[in-house]
Amino acid sequence: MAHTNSQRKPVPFEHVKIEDAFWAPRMQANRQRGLEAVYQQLAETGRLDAYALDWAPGSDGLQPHVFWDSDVAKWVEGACYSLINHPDKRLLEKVEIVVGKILSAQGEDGYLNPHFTVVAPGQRWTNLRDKHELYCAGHMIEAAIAHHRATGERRFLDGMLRYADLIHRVFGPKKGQKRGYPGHEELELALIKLYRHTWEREYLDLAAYFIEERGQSPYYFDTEARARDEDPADYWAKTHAYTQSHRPVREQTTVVGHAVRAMYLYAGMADLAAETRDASLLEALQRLWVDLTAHKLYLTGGIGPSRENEGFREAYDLPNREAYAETCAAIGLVFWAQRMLQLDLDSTYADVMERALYNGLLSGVSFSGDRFFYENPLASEGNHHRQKFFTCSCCPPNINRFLPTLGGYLYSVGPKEINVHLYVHSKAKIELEDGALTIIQQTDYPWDGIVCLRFEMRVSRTFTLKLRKPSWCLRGRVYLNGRDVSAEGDVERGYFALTREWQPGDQLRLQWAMPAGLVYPHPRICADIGKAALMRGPLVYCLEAADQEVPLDQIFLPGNGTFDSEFRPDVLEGLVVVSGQATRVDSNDWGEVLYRQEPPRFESVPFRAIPYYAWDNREAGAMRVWLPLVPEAGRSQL
Ligand code: FUB
Ligand code: ZN
Repeated sequence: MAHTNSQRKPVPFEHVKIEDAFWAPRMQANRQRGLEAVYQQLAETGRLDAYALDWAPGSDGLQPHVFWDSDVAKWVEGACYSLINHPDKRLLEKVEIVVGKILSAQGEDGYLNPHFTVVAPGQRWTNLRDKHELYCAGHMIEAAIAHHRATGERRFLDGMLRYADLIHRVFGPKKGQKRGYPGHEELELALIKLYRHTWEREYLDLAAYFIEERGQSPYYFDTEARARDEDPADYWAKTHAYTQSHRPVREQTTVVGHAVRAMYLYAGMADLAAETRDASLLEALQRLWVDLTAHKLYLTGGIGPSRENEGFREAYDLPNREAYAETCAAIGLVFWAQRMLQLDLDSTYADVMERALYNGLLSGVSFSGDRFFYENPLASEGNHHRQKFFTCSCCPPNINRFLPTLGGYLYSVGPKEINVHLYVHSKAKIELEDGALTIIQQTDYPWDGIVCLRFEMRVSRTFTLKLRKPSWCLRGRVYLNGRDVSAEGDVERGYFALTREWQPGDQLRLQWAMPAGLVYPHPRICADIGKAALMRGPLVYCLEAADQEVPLDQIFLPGNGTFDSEFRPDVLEGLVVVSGQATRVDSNDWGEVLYRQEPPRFESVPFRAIPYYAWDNREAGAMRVWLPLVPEAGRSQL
């Protein structure tokens, strides 16, 4: 049953200090190398110079691309969020220079987009379907909010308020306005963020307009195409499902089209439902969630298998080597999942959020913090590597802006309720209605499933603590001050809830058993038939050629094997390695025949698996997440 509860709010990342050995190094690498590397690329590729507006046909410089703005904006947003918890004078100086460049290119009327200003003047707002102006505007608004949060300075925010006001004048249902909406969703969630930042109702109304107008008939993108003298039937993507505008949002039942677009739309819809308490919008989101998670989600939390539309295919069509699984799409899924949690507290959202975070999102960045995957396949022959940048380079600055905000995904609070969604060694200041308290999490998660939680507060407080019981955990126990209270709390939709008068110094110990084990795919996923993958806790494991004695193609996993887990400080930056005995199919006695009546021989070989996020951080080599299980013929010989 749909219900909304906009009373539940995430604890902002400003209040959460992550001090663990897992995420903190990734966040540090982003600060120390990732932001700098992306900045260099923005400079080298002409993205920053574009704001000089000196490009003209025939000029030497690079022609400003229609969505370059979004890369710059995401970098500014990431740098600003990083500055909030980690002040850095040099980074701040760079931010101010970039912000100055951006603002210098803003028109008198508030318009901002170097492409339309110098490359295609006169074509402003003529092709919302393909040209990304509103998407870029959304990213600029988000960057300006981040800048204001980090510096307290208003110049960028004021500039983007002018831009938002212009958009508000141009688009809408009134006479003389364009009844359009973003071809690449993003502005919707940015406007709701702007509303929450300024409490100016017009931004919420504008976001609501864009969401409600989407997919209404007559299709705006067709009307707009005709106005350009184009036949809408010639649309390169062939279907408005590509932009999730094939029908009004409440009538959408399956997750379709471009994956990043879809995630940003659903995140915006969830924000809108939280503000308006619109149960019908939540119902639509719940249906879409089920379609995604029951049919279209990779084990790694990656989404959007198809290169053709950078997005979704039919249910269960999840190829491994060809998986597109764009890093931005995994980030978008985390955005959506976190928003669903605030509306509809259910651990399915946090489980998927965790799956994407620790696997398909984190794989998007190298240990060094300055190399990025755009695509995150689940199998490789050793020829897929992280890169500094891409021609279409949305993913690197998306990583830049996501990592500094990670602390904002751990908790949310409601009236007399604290929800713990993720387990990360950290310290968080939590504001309840009757005052603040500090929660300290001590844990080696994700290497270990023991989590100790402690409250720092001066007086006793009554509230409900809801602890997510991870879906991967088959045996969990909860101890309060040394006493087993596992049977005392209620498990409500995957959260273990304890309501009591908490005393200063109360200690909770959670034991989420975390053995390594096999997971099996739905039998309709053709790409994975007869295969299994290894998981330990939230981490999906993979086999990389560098760790094996034999080629990956010869390795079969035992269906009934046991696996060892060991923390190895010497492997990469230190991680838990899962190892065991696998089976190798032997081809040495085959000679020059292709087929024979005698089955092949099998032998036992050791294997070693590392977490998927960590692959391609050593010498190039093949990689597999899903491995074939030992066939019957092989089992009888072992
Ligand atoms: O179109 C803007 C961004 O570039 C999308 O979100 C990505 O999928 C990439 O196409
Ligand atoms: Zn991307």
